[in-house]
Amino acid sequence: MSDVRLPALAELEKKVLWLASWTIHNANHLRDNDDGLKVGGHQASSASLATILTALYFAVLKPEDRVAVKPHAGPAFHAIQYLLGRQSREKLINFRGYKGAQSYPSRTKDGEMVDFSTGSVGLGVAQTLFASLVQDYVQAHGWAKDRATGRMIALIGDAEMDEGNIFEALLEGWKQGVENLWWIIDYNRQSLDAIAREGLISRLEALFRAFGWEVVVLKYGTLLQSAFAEPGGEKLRAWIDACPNSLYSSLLFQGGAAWRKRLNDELGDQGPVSALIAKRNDDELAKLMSDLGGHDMPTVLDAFESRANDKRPTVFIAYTVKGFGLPLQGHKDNHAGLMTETQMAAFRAANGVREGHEWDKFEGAGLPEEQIEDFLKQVPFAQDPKRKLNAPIVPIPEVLPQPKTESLMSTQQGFGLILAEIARSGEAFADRIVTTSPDVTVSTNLGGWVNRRKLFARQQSKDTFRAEKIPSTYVWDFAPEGQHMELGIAEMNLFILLSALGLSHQLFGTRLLPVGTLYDPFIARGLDALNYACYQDSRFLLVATPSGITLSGEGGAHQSIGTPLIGMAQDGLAAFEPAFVDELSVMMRFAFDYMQRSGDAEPDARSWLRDATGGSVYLRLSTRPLEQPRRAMTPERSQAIVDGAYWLRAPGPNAEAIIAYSGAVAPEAIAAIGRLAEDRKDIGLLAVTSADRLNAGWTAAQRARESGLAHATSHIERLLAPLPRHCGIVTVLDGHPATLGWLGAVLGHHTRSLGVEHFGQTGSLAELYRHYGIDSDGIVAAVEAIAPGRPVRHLRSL
Ligand SMILES: Cc1ncc(C[n+]2csc(CCOP(=O)(O)OP(=O)(O)O)c2C)c(N)n1
Ligand SMILES: [Mg+2]
Repeated sequence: MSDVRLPALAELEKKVLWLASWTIHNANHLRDNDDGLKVGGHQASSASLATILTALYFAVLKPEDRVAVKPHAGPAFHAIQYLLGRQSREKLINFRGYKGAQSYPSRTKDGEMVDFSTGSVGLGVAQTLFASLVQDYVQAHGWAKDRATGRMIALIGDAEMDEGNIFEALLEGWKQGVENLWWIIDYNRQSLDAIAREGLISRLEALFRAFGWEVVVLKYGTLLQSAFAEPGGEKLRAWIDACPNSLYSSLLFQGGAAWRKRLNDELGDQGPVSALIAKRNDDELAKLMSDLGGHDMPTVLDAFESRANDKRPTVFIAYTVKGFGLPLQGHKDNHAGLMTETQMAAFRAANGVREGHEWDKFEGAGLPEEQIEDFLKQVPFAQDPKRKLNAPIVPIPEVLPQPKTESLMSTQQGFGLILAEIARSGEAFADRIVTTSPDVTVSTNLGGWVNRRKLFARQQSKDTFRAEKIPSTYVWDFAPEGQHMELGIAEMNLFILLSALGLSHQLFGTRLLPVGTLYDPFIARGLDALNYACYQDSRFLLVATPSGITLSGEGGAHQSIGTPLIGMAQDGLAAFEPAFVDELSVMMRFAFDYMQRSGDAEPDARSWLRDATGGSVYLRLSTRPLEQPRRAMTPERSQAIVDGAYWLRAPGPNAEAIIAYSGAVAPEAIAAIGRLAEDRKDIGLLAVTSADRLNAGWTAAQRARESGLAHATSHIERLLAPLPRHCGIVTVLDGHPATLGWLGAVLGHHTRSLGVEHFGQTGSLAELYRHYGIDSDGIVAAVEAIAPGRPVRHLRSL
């Protein structure tokens, strides 16, 4: 019996293809400086997925499902949202324009219709896998009980499968027993530059099967299948199966006459199969040969519906045609192809669209408008338009539970102790913390937390070493109530999991407070995924430790240099570098609060600090034990730590120099101050806790003044205001000197910036600090050079 949905779906598919093509064509004409190469990619890729997207959104998806659409299918996605009444005509007209519909679907810019942003290929794919694990986590903890379990779905370009992060995620998903996940590969055998290598599909099939996935291949549509059943059909199938990808693509581009010639050359005079070809005219033959599984609605629906009631992860490999139904279909250069005016006119005519009626939703439809409207009203996906959920704020105590600290401690140690204390405290917010780490749980001091709060797994399992009564400091019990998600060593996975955890309130209606740890230098390994997480406005605390050449014995490969600059430059991420554990506690408290603030408001142009909008936080920590100050944490100091700096020693009125330091080099800066005190007047010591926020506030205040708010003043401007004009500034940190180098520009003080510019090496701490000139001798020498005066008595000859 034929499917009653098919007539409406056929009309909608036609509209999706038309609207997507028109959106692109129109945008390209609106903006003469647009990059035709990229816009073209949208056209062909959207056509390639038009059938599958139509089937998903208008028949298969449920409101609780979440989807990552491959970047270049953006226009087809927008067309669907438009047909569903969730995207405006103005935004489509303004596609790729200022505040128009985004080239690549974006959660933050397009709004709640987009579940996962895409753009950097591969990341959206992995995000669906980790989002599914987060959904499991939320359910296992008994939250969001009234929410139906959704399926996480990624639409993937076949060339996108070259991205390694997908395979890292696949492996992790297998370990964690991922469920409710569909990956749909748009197997159009074309990338941006090339045609897919022969045999790719069998490799992919074998790979997914090896990881326990169900594999569904959509190769032939209904037309081809019935042709195969005709006399000679088997020969045609054998020919297609043996046909190289590039030849098939080129014939798809050339059309019916070329198909006939080629097929006759290779299958002519062979009895029934030749007759099978001969009885079709050129158009029929072209239609038959392009009837691949991914463009045949009944095949697509069958495939999806056959997997509807099974939780096992499934990959659908759908044979498609890049540019399907457009004059550029199949051409290897079509990623850069745009339809010409003439081609567009023909396409318009074929779609029955009158000039001036291009945006009319049902223009040219072969069914009465009301019938399509009625169909749209009852599609399962349309039943609940709310996609961006919310969850109440989890209150954070004014002061985090304080661990017993020793006089000598590192920030990394302090981090572990604070978290362990939070675990012990029984405070309600502790239950919402979820930690994760790519195989560096113990070495980033998360062990104490894990001992108390266990590892997460859907199934309970005891630590074998404990069961065997073998002494060990760490208890690795897995439980559904566990609060640590242990990952294999793949920093990409860490950031993508953090990205999914940090969107849990919006995706699953449950607020989580995610904390991820890794070694600071390996931020670079997952940097694009970190950027992607921030771009989606995901919320988490990233704790990167150890860092810098302070990790002296480890050598260049393990010592980070540029990460403080990453912290400053990364939008959506507030970066801190504490020296002392009491500062760290203030920063962590701030982070748990800041990550929950609403992201709806535009950043405040006056303060620029996105304090009202919130964001994620990055803490750069160290394993170097430092003498801890004995002091009370006043609200003023606490605020200054959050704002980015405070005077550890206030400069006098005639200060000749100040030293501004960040992080683990505090003892060197303090020692230098001690040695300089007698020979330089009124010297001050500035503790910079966040170069990032300090700099952002300064930039914002300048911008505010330029726009007429004459009294706008930033934290750093207030701090430096008392310094005399001739006062020199020496900055120092275990990281790139540019991090603090800008301080001199704030009020025009002569500045010398110390730090690390070249790969580190092994050695003792003293040797390395000396080598890079960030020891107290180096600091004193810099002060002497910048604030000339009588020789500093304690300065050894260098
Ligand atoms: C990380 C990353 N590298 C490069 C690109 C540029 N790029 C966009 S799409 C694409 C390949 C497209 O091929 P495929 O995934 O098969 O999709 P199709 O074009 O067939 O629709 C490339 C290289 C990108 N968007 N992201
Ligand atoms: Mg492709």
